[in-house]
Amino acid sequence: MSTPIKVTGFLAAIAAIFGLALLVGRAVGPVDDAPTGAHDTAHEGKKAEAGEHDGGHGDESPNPSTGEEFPGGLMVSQNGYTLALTEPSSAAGRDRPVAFTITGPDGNPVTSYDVEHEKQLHLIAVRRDFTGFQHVHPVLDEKTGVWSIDLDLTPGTWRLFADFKATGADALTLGTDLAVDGDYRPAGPAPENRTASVDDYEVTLEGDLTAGADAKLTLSVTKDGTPVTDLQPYLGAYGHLVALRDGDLAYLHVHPDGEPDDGTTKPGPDVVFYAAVPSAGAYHLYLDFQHNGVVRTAAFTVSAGDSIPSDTPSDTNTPAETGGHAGH
Ligand SMILES: [Cu+2]
Repeated sequence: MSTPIKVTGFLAAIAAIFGLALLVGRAVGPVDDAPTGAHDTAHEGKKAEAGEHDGGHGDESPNPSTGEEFPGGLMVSQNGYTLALTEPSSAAGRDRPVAFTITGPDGNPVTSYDVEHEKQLHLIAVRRDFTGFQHVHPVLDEKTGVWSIDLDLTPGTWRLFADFKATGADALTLGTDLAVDGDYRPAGPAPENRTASVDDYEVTLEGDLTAGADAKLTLSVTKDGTPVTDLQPYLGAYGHLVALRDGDLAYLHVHPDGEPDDGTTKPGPDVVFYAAVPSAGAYHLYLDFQHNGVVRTAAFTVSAGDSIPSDTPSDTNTPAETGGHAGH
């Protein structure tokens, strides 16, 4: 296969995966003899980003075509860091041991991490049909760099996301699949829901996701019909929200609005987040919240609308924010 064809294939794949406008004229040019086309355009963006860590967005890669950032969690290897499971498959069952390493640019397992949201590494596990979400904190063997944790695994393919910041490097979210043996029956598509029940709690979601814009999401927690006003901090906030895109499980950044000790953020019933999604379509949101010493998870499926045209007034969206999304 000739190099131009490889590069074109790479760009087409990027366009298909991320649905973004493709500037073929600029991106296809002289390339070196890299074994895959991925070396060319993506690598330049990484270099430009190196050393400009801002503490919060390092797991989103710049798109060489538009300068926008890719979501995290789609790649097993990024910026020289690679997520490697000790075993690529597991038996089904409760408390199944799972172990992995993050290898660094020198090829050795990373043993030094910065604490973010009170932990050195956050592991999100969800079956690819959005069943069985778990947000856990593995234990690091600082001698070997091996992380271990027990997961409750049902048959099927699970996506594992490691969200971490190796000391001296950018924050990253790497993703890999874990095959779990057994009789797999995929769940049907989740219907859209804005109210989720977990134990005696009900959580409602207000706010609309819009492609290419920051959306304010307000999650309100009630217990037995009474608003909960004494939520407990969990990972430095009154809630921790994970958003995954339907189809490819892109792991999206969600920023909590306020912290427990900032003097203005109340311990419920409302917990506010800002989420930016890159494209229209369905998203799966998982809210972890803590009350009476127990962490529970409320799960939602919501649709993101297309970018709002610039001639339509909106208080959550501006032409400047949506102008880059020519693909929509
Ligand atoms: Cu965590």
